Amino acid sequence: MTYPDYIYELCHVTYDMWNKGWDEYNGGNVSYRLTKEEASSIEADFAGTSYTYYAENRKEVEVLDVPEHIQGEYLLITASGSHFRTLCLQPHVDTGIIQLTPKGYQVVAGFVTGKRPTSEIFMHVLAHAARLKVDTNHRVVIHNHATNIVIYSLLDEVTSESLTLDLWSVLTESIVVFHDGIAVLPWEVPGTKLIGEDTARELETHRLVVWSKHGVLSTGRNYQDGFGLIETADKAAHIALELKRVSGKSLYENNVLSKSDLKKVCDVLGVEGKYLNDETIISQS
Ligand code: 2HA
Ligand code: ZN
Repeated sequence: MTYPDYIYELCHVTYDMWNKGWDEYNGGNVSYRLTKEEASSIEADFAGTSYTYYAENRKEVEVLDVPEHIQGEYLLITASGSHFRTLCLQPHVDTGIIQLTPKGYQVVAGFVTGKRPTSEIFMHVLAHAARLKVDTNHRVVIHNHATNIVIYSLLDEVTSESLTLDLWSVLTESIVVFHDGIAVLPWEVPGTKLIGEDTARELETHRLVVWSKHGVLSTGRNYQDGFGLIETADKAAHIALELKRVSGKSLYENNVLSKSDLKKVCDVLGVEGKYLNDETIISQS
């Protein structure tokens, strides 16, 4: 029994995130937008696997007004109540493929015990819609509770500007990996349409969004892109926290990268770094 690659890759990424401590119990959710080719061979690809393919009588589950340009797209999505520690053992139970309709979705395969897509379905649908507008190769949306980023948002009130500059200034690779910066949303109730809409708005200009006092969300062209963005931001948050703890000083009293250092990296990359044109010293925190 073999699965299509996008199932194996989802198994790997969910297990790796659990292993990192980012997805305790039923925390986190992931979705992947199938290519046209993958979508055209779902029935054949899952024949003989533990997934059920629902050929007929698919009911439309009404959830939200799905933006027109993503109606008809197929998403592999994790289930509400799935545990990333064990998802690999039963992907047919903990994931399913849905096709987006004008008002929601139809289940095409998987969810064999009747589980439903993640409680963050609003965000996943709206996030795919937002990123597809800026990148036709966009495919993956990942949400988890990356520990150091959560700690960071609990210590101080962070903003998109303050968090982006903090994380860029402690790890040279940060600005290379997320030169578009990190958007920060204030704390909001999870699983709501509002958090989905607010996230989607930020995704028009960022690939990475922090949900203060909750977690982080990344998007990318493949699972590795999405995982790597969070891995890099979480590593930088860890360094910043340790730097403050070890030195006993505020971040910018340490020997961190300056705005002019960061601009030099942007010049090499040929990108315009956000927030770097103001010459004032980076805000103290
Ligand atoms: O999947 O992480 O935000 C559970 C959550 C909700
Ligand atoms: Zn969450």
